[in-house]
Amino acid sequence: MVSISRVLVALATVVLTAAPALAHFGMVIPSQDVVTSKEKAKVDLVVSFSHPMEGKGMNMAKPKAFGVVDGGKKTDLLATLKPTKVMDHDAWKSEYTFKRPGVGIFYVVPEPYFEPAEDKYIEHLTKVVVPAFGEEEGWDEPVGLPAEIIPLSRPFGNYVGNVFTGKLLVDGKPAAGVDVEVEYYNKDNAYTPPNEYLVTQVVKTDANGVFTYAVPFAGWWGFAALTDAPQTIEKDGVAKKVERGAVMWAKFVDPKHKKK
Ligand SMILES: [Cu+2]
Repeated sequence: MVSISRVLVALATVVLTAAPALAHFGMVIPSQDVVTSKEKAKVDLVVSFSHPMEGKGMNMAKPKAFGVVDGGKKTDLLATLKPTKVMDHDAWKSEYTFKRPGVGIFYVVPEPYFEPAEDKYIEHLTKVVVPAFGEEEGWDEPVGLPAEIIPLSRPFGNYVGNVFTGKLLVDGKPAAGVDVEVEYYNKDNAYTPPNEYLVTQVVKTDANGVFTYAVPFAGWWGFAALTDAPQTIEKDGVAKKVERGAVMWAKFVDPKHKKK
C-alpha cells in the first residue's frame, strides 16, 4: 500500500482478482493496558492476524512462539494458547496473571502466512507491553526477535496526542529508511476512515532506525515496521519472498472528566 511497487502489486491484484490489498497486522491485544489492582491481576490476551482498521480478519495458524519477558526473565506461554475467533477468523487467546510488580513484554512469533494478493509470505513479530502494580522498569528491553521495535516512548500510560517513538532493530542493528505502517484497532467499526489513505498511515525510520507518530485519538494503535526476511520460502516449487514485520501495539487514552 506504500511504495510504488506495492501499489503496482495492489493494482495488478485488483485487475486479477478484484481483491484490494489491505495492510496486515500481527495483533496481540490485552484486556487491560495496565494492571493496577490485585482483584484485576488477570490479563486476557488475544492474538490474531488481521486488518485492524477495516475489521477484516485472516485465519491465523498456531504461532511458533508466544511468551512474556518479565523482569528480564523469558517465560514460554505457547502451551497456554487456545483457539478463538477474531473478526470471524481463527485466532488465539491466553491469559496471564501478574503476581508481583513487573513489566510484561508479551511477544508472538507466527507461522509465515501466505498472502496470494501479494504473492509472498508475511510474518509479523508482534509485541505489547503491560505494566503491573506500579512497576515500570524494563519496558525498553529487547525480547531478542530478529526484527523488533524497541520503544523509546514508554509504551503504556500515554494520553491521546502523545507522540510515540520507537527504534527498529533488524538482527539487533538499527534499520534506516524502513516504512512503518500505522493502524488503529477499529473495534466494532467505531470509526470510518474518510478515504483509503487514512486506513493505514506511514512513517519512515530515520538514519538511526527511529520513527515517530503523534496519536490522534484514543484506543489501541499498531506500528508495523516492514522489511524483507533474508530467506525465502518455497511454495509449489517456487521461492516466495517473506515480509518480516516488527509490530508493536500501544494504547492511548483520554483523561476522565469529573462528573458535574
Ligand atoms: Cu490480508
